[in-house]
Amino acid sequence: MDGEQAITRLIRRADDVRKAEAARRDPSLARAEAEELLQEARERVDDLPPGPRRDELTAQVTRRIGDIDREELETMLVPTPGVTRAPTTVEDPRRVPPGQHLTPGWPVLHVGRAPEVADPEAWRVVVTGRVERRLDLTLAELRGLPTVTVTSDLHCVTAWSRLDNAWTGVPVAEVLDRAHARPEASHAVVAGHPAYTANLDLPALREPDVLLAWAHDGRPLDRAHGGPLRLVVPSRYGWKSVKWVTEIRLTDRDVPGYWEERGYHDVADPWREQRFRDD
Ligand SMILES: Nc1nc2c(c(=O)[nH]1)N[C@H]1C(S)=C(S)[C@@H](COP(=O)(O)O)O[C@H]1N2
Ligand SMILES: [Mo]
Repeated sequence: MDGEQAITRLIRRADDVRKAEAARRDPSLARAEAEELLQEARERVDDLPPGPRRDELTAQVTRRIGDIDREELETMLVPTPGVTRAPTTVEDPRRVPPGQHLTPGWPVLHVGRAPEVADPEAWRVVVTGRVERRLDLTLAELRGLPTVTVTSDLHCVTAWSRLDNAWTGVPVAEVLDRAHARPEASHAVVAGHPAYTANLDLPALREPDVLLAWAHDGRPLDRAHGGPLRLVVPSRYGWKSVKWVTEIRLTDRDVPGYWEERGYHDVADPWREQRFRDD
């Protein structure tokens, strides 16, 4: 059987599994089964010669995996207490990047567990690596730096987007100005609790809407969403917005972070759909 036929068969089987889902006792099991078939299809698609047919099959597989991820996430939706916002129903292509859908709530997404924080004001972030001056700042000290509120959108690679988040915090550029990047500093690895990292190039990190944020929509940031302190990088998929941020380490080369090591895209621009490496 030729490669394309095998792929369309895998896709059809995945669709069948999903259709039978309603009758099943455990829909998440059916989703896992379908996702496995689709992952196999994806691997085979990668082996096809480049061209419109491969692009078309890639799109078919990606769309289905996105649907499954979204359904999984819907089972995890956590409303933010006290925050009421008008539900956005229109998917404006100028606001919502390709392949993304608006989420009515605000999913909580992270690997591992949120940290226990006895004294939020004592939360520390260090700026290390290729800097002239190493910084060690508590949240209380960060509040003393120029503070801004910037409204921006959060786009998770699992295909949900949450628009109009009013983040309050200090621009990372303000912090870096105080640490003085050395001439050879080109990138940063940002670390967060418990052992999470994400890499960014320095120009991206210095954009004016990139913040170390402690408040969201006028309220202290929920612990689940990265409180007391998280990074916010609106121009990149959400995995670069490190929650419970502990360190910004400047490097003289690009060092992949947690998800980048696992096949996710180095840059991660949602407008260019840079979800996975080589996309
Ligand atoms: N420390 C830490 N930060 C993290 C993550 C994580 O696993 N650990 N996940 C990232 C991902 S994939 C996304 S989409 C956002 C989600 O933020 P939210 O939980 O506030 O919606 O956090 C990012 N920051
Ligand atoms: Mo994400």
